[in-house]
Formats: sequence, structure tokens, C-alpha cells
Amino acid sequence: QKSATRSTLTAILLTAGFPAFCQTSPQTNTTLLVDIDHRPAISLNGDWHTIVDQYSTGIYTLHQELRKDGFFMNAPFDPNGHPQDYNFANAATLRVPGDWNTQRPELLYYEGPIWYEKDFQHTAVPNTRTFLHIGAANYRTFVWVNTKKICEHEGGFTPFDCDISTALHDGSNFIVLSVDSTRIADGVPTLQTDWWNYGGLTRDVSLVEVPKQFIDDYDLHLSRTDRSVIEGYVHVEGAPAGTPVMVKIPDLHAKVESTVDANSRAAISIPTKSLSLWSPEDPKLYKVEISSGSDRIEDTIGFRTIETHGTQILLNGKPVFLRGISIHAEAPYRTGRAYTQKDVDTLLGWAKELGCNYVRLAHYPHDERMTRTADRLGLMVWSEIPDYWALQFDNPAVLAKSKQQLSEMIRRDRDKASIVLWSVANETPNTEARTKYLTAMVELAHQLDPTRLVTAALLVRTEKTASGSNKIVDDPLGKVLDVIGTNEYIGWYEQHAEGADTTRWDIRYDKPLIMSEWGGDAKAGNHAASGDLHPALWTEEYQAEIYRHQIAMLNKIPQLRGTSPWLLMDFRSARRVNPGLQDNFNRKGLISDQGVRKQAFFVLQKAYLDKSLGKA
Ligand code: GCB
Repeated sequence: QKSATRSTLTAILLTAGFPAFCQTSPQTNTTLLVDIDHRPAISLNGDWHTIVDQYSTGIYTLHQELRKDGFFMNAPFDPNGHPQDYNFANAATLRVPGDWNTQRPELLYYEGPIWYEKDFQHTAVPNTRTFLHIGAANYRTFVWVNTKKICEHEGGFTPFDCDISTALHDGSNFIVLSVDSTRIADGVPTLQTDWWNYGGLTRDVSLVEVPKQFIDDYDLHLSRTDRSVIEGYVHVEGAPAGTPVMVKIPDLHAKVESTVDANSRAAISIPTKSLSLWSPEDPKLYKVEISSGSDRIEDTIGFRTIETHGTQILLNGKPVFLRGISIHAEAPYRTGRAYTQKDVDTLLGWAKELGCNYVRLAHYPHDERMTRTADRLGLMVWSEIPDYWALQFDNPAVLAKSKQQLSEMIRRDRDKASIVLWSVANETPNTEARTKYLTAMVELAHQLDPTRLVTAALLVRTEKTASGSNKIVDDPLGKVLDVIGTNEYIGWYEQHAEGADTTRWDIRYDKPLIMSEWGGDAKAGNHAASGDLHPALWTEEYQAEIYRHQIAMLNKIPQLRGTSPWLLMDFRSARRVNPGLQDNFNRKGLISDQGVRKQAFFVLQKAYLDKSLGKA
């Protein structure tokens, strides 16, 4: 039904000869500027005028034709003029960044379009281009500046930048955006997820001025074959062949010059002596200065290698065990989408307190503050795109959306040493169409970034045996993955916690395995009677029981190289409607959404700190 609506809309747009602002391509006129959080910017965060537009009245006439006088015109309201059904100037505001659901009680369950409007002053600076940067907007976004249609983007968790230079004038300007959080069957993610569909401009919005020729992308990493060389490229948008580029790493006394080729890309190779490699024990970051013409940016980059050898994961050539926890981008204490540095410091601070050296950032790219901070704290990261559950794997348009989100995730974060794993999927159905689709995704990840490992969280097959059960890992996708991720919920969705004691693992791949999810729900403060040997589900005692039995089982899997149980903190989910216990929250957190540590937190903490889980 919903996709039919969209294709009708596309048809209308094309026949109307209108600028196509709802076509099936996941993005139009957008790019992604790397390291944007280090560039000077004019913040557009703060209050925006907003209009909840349940029926898309701002776009359609009563006969569902495209309006020429839509809300994007931001026409001033005149009580004596033509009757007008909207008035941004008087409209209630929403805070940006921030999901809308947790800002107004009546928007908690809202899924649909909301219009945003912001006025700002601008003075042209000669020989520059101005980009509108949107850190993330869930799920589809359409942008107009001074009534001119600029760009559109699909995908709720990756940033995008739109060149608005030609629409600006000196003096007062305005931006009108429509963000539509409607879930769609052919979306990524699709209709079903186990998290809240937080809509809106959920991350920073700003204006960024850059020179006409500017550094929009680069990749600097340690060579996998020679750990005394930093290699990669710098791309200078708009630069003709021969344009010089300079990269300096003052701490290494390194300074190299290169020139861009016909694709505006300069190859970089920096020989280094006495480089301190990035690791959880010593997360060394180097200041890196990149310049070309009048453009100059600075980054802080760690250098390390990550690879597999048989069933080992090697960090800087040495075997490593990933002691981790899964994390949703849910804001501690206040709920809603996480986006502040405080949110990040709280979540990653808890992960450190738990004894982690690794975090699985589920199930979509998190705010860039998260990966920046993981870089600083020395937490290895699994970063994922929302190829979650049953996407339309036979639909090429959906594959295009997944590819776009993967490309954006990699482009934004490829210079973060913390990220060791790109994940292309979570718990997808084992079908031929799925395997073909995700194989293409794995290939793309390898092609875009040959320096990292590619994984996916797979479902596992269970066979009953006389003494218990066998968990068989033979999903055909495993063939193309570097590291196998598997999710299992012994003690929760299947069997009792003790079931783990009689479970054997049969892993048909000679590759490292990460138990990417396991756990169970407990409501913080819900306790079994003291001395109760069979605590009930939903109690802290039972959750702790699951963890004890799981840890014992996991230790018997010879090729286990990491775990990220589900999960650090309770999070809001529409699927969890049991009153009193869930109340729209998934309670598998080791910590409640109000920051209360449950018993299982301390069980896992002990196992991580004394290394009784994962001796590698
Ligand atoms: C899973 C999913 C995760 C869910 C979790 C659960 O396997 O990957 O997104 O939230 O189980 O709690 O059921």
C-alpha cells in the first residue's frame, strides 16, 4: 500500500514536470563531507518552527496532485489575504537535534511527515560554497532553501550535505525541510524492527562554508602489508589534475606532498618510524593536517591493523578477544534518540566500567560523537547498517538503499581506528535472494574499505540431541564474511538458562566467531524472593542466571573471539507491550533506562575484568 502510494507520487511528479522530490533514488543532490565535525560551522541547532502534516497537505492538493504553493513556499500569513492553512511564523517549535517523539507527548507514537522551518542570516563570502549539513534525519528528508528545491535523502542514520550556495542571498534566508518517518516496506530498515521509530532531525544541523575547491574525502590508514607506512588518498572536490595536496603529522615529523589525478584524488604514502599503534590499552591518536589550496582540515587519527588468521582476530598482528556489549543509540535517563556528548560519555563510560574493549553499535550507524569517543577511549567498534530482519531482498531498489547507507557509513567513519568491523546485516532470513543481496553488500564493503573486517549477525540452526541441543552455524552467508556473528537467546526465547549447559556448538566455518547477541529481560528492581533457586523470568536474578550459564557455555567454544550480549541499556520498542514489565521498553539492558545497574551487569563485569570470559 505504502510503496504503491510512492510510485503513484513518482508518476505524478514526472508527468507534472515538477522537480522530482519523491523519486525512488535514495538520494538526490547530496554528498557527504568527511571530518565535518572539525570544520568551522554555523550551527542551525535550536528551535525550528514545525508543522505536523499527517495528510501531507503541504505537498498535495485535495485531488492528490502536487501543489505549487506547498508549505515549502513558507508564504507569510496575511489575515486579509487569500485564506492560508499554515503559518510557520506562529507554529510551535521543536528542538534540533532531537527526535520529535520524546519532545511532545502527542508525538510519542507519531509516524509521518513533519515540516521544519528556520530563518537565518547570510552574507556571501566570495569563492566559497555553502553546504547544509544534516547529521541524520529519520527517515526521508526533502530540503528547500528560499523556496528552491535543493536535495533529498533517504535513510535515518547517516549524514548528508547539500550544496545550497545558488539558493542563498545576502540578508534573511529560510530553510524548509520535510522529514517523513513513515515506515515503508521497501525501506532500510523495513516495517518491522525492535526499536522505536524516532522521527525528525535527530542529529546536528549546520551550515558549512568551504572554498570552491575543497577536501571532501580522505582515507589514511596503516598499510596492512608494511606497518611502517601510512597510506591512502585525499580527494579534493573540484580540483583539476595536478592540484597539490599536503598531509602533515606533526608528532611524527611527517610532511608529504602529492598531487591529485584526473579524478581529483591524490595518492598518499607516509613512511613512519616509531609510530605508536592504536589499541584499547593505548588509544594513541595523531593530529593530522590536510591542506590543498586555501582549504585545510585537521583530524585526529589512530593507526592500527586488523585482520584474521584462521580463527584468530589480530589487532596489530596480535590475537585479541573482543569483550563487548551491544548498544542502541537510546539516550540514558531521558529516553529518545541519543545525540549529545553527554549521552555518548554515559553510554561508553558504562561500557568501560563493564570492562569492555569493544562495543557493538546496533543496529545502524550512531552519532559521529560515538565513534570519535570510541577512538579516544580505546573501544573497538562493530558498526552496522539497518539491513535488519526481512528486507525486500529481491528488490533492486532496496539493495540500492542498503548500498547507499553502507557507503555513507564507511565514508563518514573510515578514518576512525576504533572501527574494526563493518556489519552488513542482522538476523536475516536464510533465503537465496537474501544471500545474493548480502553477498553484494559484503563485496561492496570490501571494495570500499579493504582494511577492515566484514561481518553480519546470523541466525543459528538448532537440532535437538539426546543430551541437549546442537547449535549449527552453517548459514551460507558465512562463506563471504571475515568474521561470523551469531545471535542466540538460550534461556529467554528458547529453553531455560541451564539449556546453555547442554548446548554444543557446531561451527562449519574456520573463521573467528563473535557471539553478537545473547541475554534476556529483567525489570530493574524486580527481584526473586531471597534463596529462590528458580527465579522467575523478568527478575534481575533470572537475567543474572542466564549470564552465568552463557558465560560457561561460551568459554567452551574454541573459536569464540568476542561477545556483545544484548545489551547495555533498556530501550524503547513498539514491540514490547507487556504492561508493568515492558511498557514499550525492551528490558534486556544490563542497566535500566534510568541508569540502574541490574545484577547481570556485575556478573558480566566480573567475567570481563578477571578475564574469565575469553581467555584469548
Ligand atoms: C534480536 C535482535 C535485537 C532484539 C533482540 C531482542 O535478536 O537482533 O534487535 O532487540 O533480539 O530483544 O529480542
